[in-house]
Amino acid sequence: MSTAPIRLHRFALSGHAHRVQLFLSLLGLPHEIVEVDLARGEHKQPGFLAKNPFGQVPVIEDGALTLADSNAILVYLASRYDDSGRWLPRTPEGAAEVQRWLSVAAGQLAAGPATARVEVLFNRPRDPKRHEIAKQLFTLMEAHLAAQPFLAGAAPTIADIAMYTYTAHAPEGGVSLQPYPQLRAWLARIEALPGFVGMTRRPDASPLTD
Ligand SMILES: N[C@@H](CCC(=O)N[C@@H](CS)C(=O)NCC(=O)O)C(=O)O
Repeated sequence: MSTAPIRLHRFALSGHAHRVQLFLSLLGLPHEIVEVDLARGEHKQPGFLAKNPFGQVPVIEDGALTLADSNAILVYLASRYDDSGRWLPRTPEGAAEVQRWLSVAAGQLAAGPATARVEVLFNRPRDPKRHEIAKQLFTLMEAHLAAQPFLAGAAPTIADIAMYTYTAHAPEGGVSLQPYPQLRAWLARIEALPGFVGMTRRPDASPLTD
């Protein structure tokens, strides 16, 4: 384990990178942020590809370890730095329940609200399917969160961290959160956690409350 700050390579508008920044902050881990200029293609240059051959942010460097992929990084940080096991339960059932939501974060959340947001922010062609996926996902989460305060049970875990950013920022992609009061209450519970830090937003972005 290193005593130097963890370096987070990120792009300020990347929700995948933000989920890592949020968790570093919630854990109170010293870290420094290295901006990767996606607009100028820095992530496809040899220096960055040496850290992540997939050419994507986020990447962390923790001492001798270089690690890419937001969900892999959440698992690493929880396993290494959270002695309580609170953020990534160690029971087979608890760990599996968290993994279920990490899969949703890499699946429906990325394909639905996250991609709808990218289409708007970067002026790309709009695919209505993104909104259909988002609505299906948020309807399911609304019912799930009516029965329990956090995605994997009574306490926050990395499942919530992985799912937070692109849900909170869905209105930037034209996906309203108004029909989902349980979802909005869950977002507020995460935002109330000590150490919470939000994602940078473009000054011209649409409001998060819609
Ligand atoms: N599975 C990856 C996805 C990361 C990802 O999609 N990063 C985007 C920014 S949000 C990126 O770097 N895109 C640039 C590219 O793919 O060329 C993770 O969870 O970290």
